[in-house]
Amino acid sequence: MAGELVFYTHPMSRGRMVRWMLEEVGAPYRTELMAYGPSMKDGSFRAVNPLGKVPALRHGDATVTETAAICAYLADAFPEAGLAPPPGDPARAPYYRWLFFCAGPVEAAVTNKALGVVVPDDPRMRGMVGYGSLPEVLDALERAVTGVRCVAGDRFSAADLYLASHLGWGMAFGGIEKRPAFETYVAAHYGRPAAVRARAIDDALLAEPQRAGG
Ligand SMILES: N[C@@H](CCC(=O)N[C@@H](CS)C(=O)NCC(=O)O)C(=O)O
Repeated sequence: MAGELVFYTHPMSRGRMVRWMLEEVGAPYRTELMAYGPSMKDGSFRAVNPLGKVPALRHGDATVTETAAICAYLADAFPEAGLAPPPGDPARAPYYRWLFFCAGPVEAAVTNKALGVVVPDDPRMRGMVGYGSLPEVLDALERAVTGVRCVAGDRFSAADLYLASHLGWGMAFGGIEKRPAFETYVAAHYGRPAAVRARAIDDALLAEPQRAGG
């Protein structure tokens, strides 16, 4: 699909994951820096993301929001970058599995921990909670990344980018406890040239005085 790539972000946001993905893809893109606060919630940006949140991506006439969806979209829109197992490849199953596991259970469990939300110790209520419990989520992730470099086949994919980002971010800010398997897995991917470039771009943007307050 042809069309300009426009990336809406803030350098201290989940947009850092999308920037890494864009750098992996290697296609030219234009960054629209958004400030936190009223301008992110105004009508013109809500036309891009109804929640008034970053990141968001426009590609020609197409608009994508939700970090995991943006990563999956880019992998499919630029197949030559080799960032997703092709349809029909058995590795597509773990690719979807870990992308969605991370966007759903991991996000919810880590956010609830940060907010101090405690799920009552009642099997009926626990059964309603999609992630079960944070320890179960982390144990599942630990099993998924132990002894492997990549979670979907033997090639780096958008699922690794998204999962490594969550683990790295979570361990850095305390939402996810440090476990050796997580650290090994994250280190294997954080050194990729595209990841290093993406961090350098966002760190430089963050260092600009007008963005220090978000
Ligand atoms: N589920 C969304 C979450 C997006 C989100 O919460 N973004 C935060 C920054 S990481 C944001 O824009 N917060 C500002 C606000 O909601 O006003 C995703 O995965 O992209």
